[in-house]
Amino acid sequence: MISVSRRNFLKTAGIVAGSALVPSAVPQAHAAASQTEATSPSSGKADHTIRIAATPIEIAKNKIISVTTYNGQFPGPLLRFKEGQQVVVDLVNDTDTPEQLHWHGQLVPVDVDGASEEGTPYIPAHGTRRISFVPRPAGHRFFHTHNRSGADLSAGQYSGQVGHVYIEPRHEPGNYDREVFLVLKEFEPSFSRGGDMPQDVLFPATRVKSLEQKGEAAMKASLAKGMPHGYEVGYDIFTINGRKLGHGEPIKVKQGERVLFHVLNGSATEIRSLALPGHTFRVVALDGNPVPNPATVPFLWLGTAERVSAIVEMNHPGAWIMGDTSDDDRRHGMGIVVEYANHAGKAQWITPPKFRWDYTKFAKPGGTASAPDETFEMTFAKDNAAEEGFNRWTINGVAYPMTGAMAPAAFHLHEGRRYRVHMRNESDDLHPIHLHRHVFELTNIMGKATAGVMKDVVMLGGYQEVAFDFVADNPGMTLFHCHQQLHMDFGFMTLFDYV
Ligand SMILES: [Cu+2]
Repeated sequence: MISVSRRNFLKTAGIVAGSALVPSAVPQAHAAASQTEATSPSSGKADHTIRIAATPIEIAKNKIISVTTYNGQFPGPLLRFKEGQQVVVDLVNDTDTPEQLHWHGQLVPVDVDGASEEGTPYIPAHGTRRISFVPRPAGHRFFHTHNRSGADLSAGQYSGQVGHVYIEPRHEPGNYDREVFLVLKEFEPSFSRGGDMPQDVLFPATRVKSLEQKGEAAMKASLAKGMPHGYEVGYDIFTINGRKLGHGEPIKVKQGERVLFHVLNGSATEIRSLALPGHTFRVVALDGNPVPNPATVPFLWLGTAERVSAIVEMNHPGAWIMGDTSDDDRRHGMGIVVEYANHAGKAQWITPPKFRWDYTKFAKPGGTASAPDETFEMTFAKDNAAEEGFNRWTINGVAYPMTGAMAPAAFHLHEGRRYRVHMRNESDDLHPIHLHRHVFELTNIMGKATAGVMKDVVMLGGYQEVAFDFVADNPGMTLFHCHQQLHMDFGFMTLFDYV
């Protein structure tokens, strides 16, 4: 595929999708149209239509809020694709604002990806865009807006624009009885000074001394000048699948059932946890990618935009609250009831023991990643309250332009080469770091080498360092950013290009 141009690749993909090798599903008109113009087949009906509009949603009994959603619902429609089988999607924007719809975790071209920084065209206000692409790779992906919010807490990921994508693999590993999709999401955001981000998320709990000294010195100097702490965002309402705890349908299970949960953190800014009292989670995939070493954990931690697929064996009959381990957030709605047959009644919560998330638990035991062809060093820093009261974020001293316009790429890739990104966090905040249009392999967590865990978002702890590797196998502008909306909007982005 290396020598094939993108246009030719899309042609080939279109032919495969329409050929007799793949039964039914893709109407000939789409495949034919895609051979002439990959991203705007002009005739025929789309496989899916996603309508972006402000709509009322009921998140609790007698509690209706108005947010921008996909198809008038929250979460948006679950889109099931087949790996490698082309789809045509109409994106309809009924709002007054041009929109970007990002296919998170998919290896799609720039004109489909949904990021203006890369050059994806906007879906015009009160307009439509037809796109077509070949879904890949298999697994749990999702789609969400890629608009920036800045100080507008109704825009971007603060809205209700989140939906699951499940790309069915050619061979489904079927050792479970059924699937349940969950999205964790807060509503009614407001600004505050200083946040309450959980501090006990990641393993190991250690810090890199030199990073801590620099970060603490910068913060001290800023506060000494009389600066307040930069703005953070808090929420009034917490939901799972768009309903506050106790206000939605319970998940009804039978004893002995093996339920595969696909959990998505759809938050704009928050780290989330998820526990089910009396049960454990066997993690089989991270960000939709099967892990080399499925392992059992007492509960889950997910950074913004992370996904975990985990099997729970229903072997503890009762009515339980599956919820966030933060008492405050759970009491404000971050939970859902799991109810065994013949065990209706008041759902119970039991506080789990402390547990830190260790990505290396799911790695190849004793595995070593291939050596990279080149390593990029990145240091992330915070200028406290420097941007009209918001923290300004920099990568190697540079903040991405606040306008969100396309900027020159800071890092350059050669197709086919393997790159390592060594990230050092000079701030005390946790950052869920995301790379567009590529899948990366975790290769080092706080000095410990690791291999085999494939992801598209990784949590980088305060004053910590992490490395991931990726192969440059999808030419075009590629956005790299922190997925925390307040961070990405205020500088925490950069671009890779192919040279
Ligand atoms: Cu961040």
